[in-house]
Amino acid sequence: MAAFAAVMTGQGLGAIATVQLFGDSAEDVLRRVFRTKGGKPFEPADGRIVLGGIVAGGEMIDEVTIGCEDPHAFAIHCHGNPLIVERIMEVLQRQGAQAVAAEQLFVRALTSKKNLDSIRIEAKLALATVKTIEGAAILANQVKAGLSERIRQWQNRLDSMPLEEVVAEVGDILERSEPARLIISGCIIALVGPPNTGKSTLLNTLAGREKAIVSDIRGTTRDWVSAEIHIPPLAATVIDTAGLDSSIAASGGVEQAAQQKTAVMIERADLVLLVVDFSQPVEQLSEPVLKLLAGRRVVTVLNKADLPSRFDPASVPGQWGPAIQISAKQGCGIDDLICAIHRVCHVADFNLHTPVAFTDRQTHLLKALRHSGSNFKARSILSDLIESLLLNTGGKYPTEVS
Ligand SMILES: Nc1nc2c(ncn2[C@@H]2O[C@H](COP(=O)(O)OP(=O)(O)OP(=O)(O)O)[C@@H](O)[C@H]2O)c(=O)[nH]1
Ligand SMILES: [Mg+2]
Repeated sequence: MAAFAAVMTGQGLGAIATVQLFGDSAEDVLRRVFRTKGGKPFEPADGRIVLGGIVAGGEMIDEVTIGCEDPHAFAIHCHGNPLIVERIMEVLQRQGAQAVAAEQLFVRALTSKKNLDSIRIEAKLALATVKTIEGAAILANQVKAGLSERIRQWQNRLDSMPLEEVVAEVGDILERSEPARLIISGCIIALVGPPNTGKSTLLNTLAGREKAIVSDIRGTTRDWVSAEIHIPPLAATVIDTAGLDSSIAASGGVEQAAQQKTAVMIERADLVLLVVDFSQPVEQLSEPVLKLLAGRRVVTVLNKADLPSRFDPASVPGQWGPAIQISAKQGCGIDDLICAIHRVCHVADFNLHTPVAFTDRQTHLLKALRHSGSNFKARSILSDLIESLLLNTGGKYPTEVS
């Protein structure tokens, strides 16, 4: 017999907060602290909302409504003052409920439902933090059908279909999973390039406000500045970095630290926008700077296209992705740039109703399935995919499950 309590709403002031009580002794705990309005007996039934108060030692702590979700789950809606929320949590704990984080309680509640497999649980969990409405659609589809359904089909057909066909389908799913991850979890875009090319100006244009300092002095940006932007179906954190200048890379001090920070940001980014000055010759791109971009997903931004060009776009090697002319200052070419970002991230026209892997656990197991080599091994990985506990997965939500 156990009961768990968690604050489900964000910290800070709010009109209403929700404390969730869950577990096979949740009703007993609630009965000890809840009095209905008018003193009628508390008769919980699925879907019923009951008005009353949380009391301790004869003292009313707050007037609340109780949402009776099922025999083991109750939502206590109280006033949003953090002091009241804290007091209610204290009272519940005194009566035997164990305080847990909202996410932990969510996992416990979901895993107690018999008809949910691991993938469907992960989809419901990911829905709580998804960054875009398109990402929510992808996840909603995983709950209804998606990857979970596809795995069941493979399990049923494995004896009649060659393993290679399963492996080919797994390859397709893994390929689609990377753009899906960017849509679901958001992506990091780093603005990188030589000093004075207009990186900070571009950040401000994309953000629609003055986030970063702009000046014609080289090396204006030292520490990085970021802005959140929404370019459906992507939600992106755009990071403005210090201009890369190989002549100061080994100079020591603040400048060198800024250069190193930029290198770290390039590593971390899902996409690099290499911002160059279209009005300056190609020599602005030094070899050490370009080396940092090796293996990264890149779009080259030819900024200051409002000025006479001295930059030969043909000199941009293919590996630096498409080259897009813009004027960050005048706000021209931004739509083309966004289209290029979508293209390079493979999210343009992404089919939201397709099976994808959306946690590290699923990706890891699908990769293992590709190299399983035998039907026996493949079957074992398939059942792990839908049955293994989230606990030992290295998945995105490695929360304990009892
Ligand atoms: N003509 C023109 N000037 C621009 C454009 N974008 C930026 N500038 C100017 O170029 C200068 C440098 O702009 P910043 O945005 O500070 O450049 P940055 O790349 O962030 O520079 P660092 O932080 O020093 O690396 C400023 O004077 C900007 O007004 C553009 O599209 N056209
Ligand atoms: Mg700058």
